[in-house]
Amino acid sequence: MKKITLLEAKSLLLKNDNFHILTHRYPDGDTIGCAFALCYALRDMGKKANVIINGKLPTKFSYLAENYADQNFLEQYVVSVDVADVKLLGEYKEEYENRIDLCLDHHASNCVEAENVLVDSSCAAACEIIHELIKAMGVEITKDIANALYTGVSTDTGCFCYSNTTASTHRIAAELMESGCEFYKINRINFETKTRAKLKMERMVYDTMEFYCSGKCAIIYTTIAMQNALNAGDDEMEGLASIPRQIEGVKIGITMREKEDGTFKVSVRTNDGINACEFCSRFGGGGHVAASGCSIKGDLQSVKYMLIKAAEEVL
Ligand SMILES: [Mn+2]
Repeated sequence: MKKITLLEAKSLLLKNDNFHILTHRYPDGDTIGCAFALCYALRDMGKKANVIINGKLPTKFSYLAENYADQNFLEQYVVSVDVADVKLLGEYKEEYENRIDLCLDHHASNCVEAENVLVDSSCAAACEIIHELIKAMGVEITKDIANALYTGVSTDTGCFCYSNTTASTHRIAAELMESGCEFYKINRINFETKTRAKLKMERMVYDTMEFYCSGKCAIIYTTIAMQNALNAGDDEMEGLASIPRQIEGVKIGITMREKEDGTFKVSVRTNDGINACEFCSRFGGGGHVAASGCSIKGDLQSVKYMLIKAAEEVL
């Protein structure tokens, strides 16, 4: 494993061809945005590249794939984007975990053992790194590329609200607007629109909310039974994690989502400088200072108990 600079990453992308670009499971706007932006940029240079979607592309991001079709080639160079840990490759873990040539990421907790690694945790979104790379490669930021990058920057900063947002984030967003990105459409899709199924799911989730540590910790959960009752898919489950942190006085907001494999996918969002990444690392997870995740095996009550215990220790 070699830690490399942005310019070295640029050289590697220019030198190689026939790319597979890997995204993380439960793909979000950042990993998807990075992958399509990089893919379009490489193709604009006459190279062959495919995006490997981990699971299925969430329907709300379908606008990013309007001008995309898989190309036919034998892959020679594997790039991962916004993937902090090979565990997050999900169904593609076995196929790719020892074959990543270039890892591009912004998670401080990144532990991918790739041939070359570029991690810049000062970036709010991995799309900020991809933006710099594409500019360094000398590729024009087309509307398709701008839409993909804006999607990542906007979603990873909660529409430029979270504490990870920097002046540089805004400058990049401004450049993307100058390149013709459809910021209004993208933000409306990601922040101002919910399906009725999602509304029903939120209503159910609000009823599960419990408070601990004198109101400084709030926990919500979803079970497979709840999901089945509402016929809710991944699109409906997305964004629930932001709910507990919105309550006044809450410093640690925890969302537990029961998975088919007997584990709970846990999302932790924090306020006031409480380190969510440190919290999740206790359970083998990681992420960012204010937004992290982990997976814990067990039933609802025992997993919840472990999380409350951890919250009590931190607060
Ligand atoms: Mn990200």
